[in-house]
Amino acid sequence: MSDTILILGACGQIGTELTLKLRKLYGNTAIIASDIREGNTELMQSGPFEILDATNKEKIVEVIEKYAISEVYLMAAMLSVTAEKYPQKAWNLNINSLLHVLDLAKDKLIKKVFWPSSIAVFGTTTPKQHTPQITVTEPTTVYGISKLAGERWCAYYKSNYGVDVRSVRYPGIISWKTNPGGGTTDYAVEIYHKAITDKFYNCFLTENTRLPMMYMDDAIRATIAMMQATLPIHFFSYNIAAIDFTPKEITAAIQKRVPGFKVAYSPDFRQQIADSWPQSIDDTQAKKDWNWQYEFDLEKMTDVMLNSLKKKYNS
Ligand code: AKB
Repeated sequence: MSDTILILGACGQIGTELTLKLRKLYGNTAIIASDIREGNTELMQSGPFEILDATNKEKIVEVIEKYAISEVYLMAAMLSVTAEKYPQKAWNLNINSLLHVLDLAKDKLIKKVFWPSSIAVFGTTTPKQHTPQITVTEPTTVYGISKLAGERWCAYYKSNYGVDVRSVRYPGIISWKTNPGGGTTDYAVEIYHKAITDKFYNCFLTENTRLPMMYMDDAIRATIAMMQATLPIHFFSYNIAAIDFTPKEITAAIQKRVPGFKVAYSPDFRQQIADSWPQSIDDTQAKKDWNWQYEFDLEKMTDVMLNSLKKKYNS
């Protein structure tokens, strides 16, 4: 591959692992990482890095010209919990960064764009189980509103200007390398850390709150598969599913491996966000169009999470 790729928001939870994976696939110098602050040592030392604010169009253009970028993965975003605290900032980051990148693709400065959407586009009026690809989308959160608007902008730029933009709706993403920040599904990462460090976790959701989730490796595979797909892209954005579980079920999976681990429940304002989202997702369309299939179930993910975090804390 001779294309050079720019990752905006490369130091976040997904951006970090996406950058490392793309560097493995296409070579370190072909993947330019960027963010408003530096990332972890592995990311910083494995290839080029630029300090870059995703809302600054002029600076994005400078970096695109400097490295002759042809593809952009726009991973910078404010997630559900933080966006409720800073609605204007969230809208500015989540939407203006997207409009900048779509404009650059429209003006032929870049050829292809990846932009992640989320299960947050769904709301309380959406069917909760096996939520279909096309259904009611009436999000009640600032984050969900920005993701739904983003999906519509992507569809608009594709149909009116022929922009090649691709997207999937991420569920909660679970990983051990980089912590998530500001999300409602973050409890499912924190719980693994606390199982190892404290053998106790105080969960901010009720024990029976079921949400769609996915292990990081599956999310990265879905992202890259979507960008590599040669079939026409029909949907903005594709539902992708893996596992769904409740705090009680993930606790039981951890307790099998960490005897004596205890969880208390103190639901807070984040419960309302979780209650507005689906419990499970129907990804038939992604399976049909680009052969999407997840690999990590709750047991396999719990093994990897606990083993990797134990090593991390011991070193
Ligand atoms: C969040 O919890 O805000 C995100 C998401 C589901 O998009 N992880």
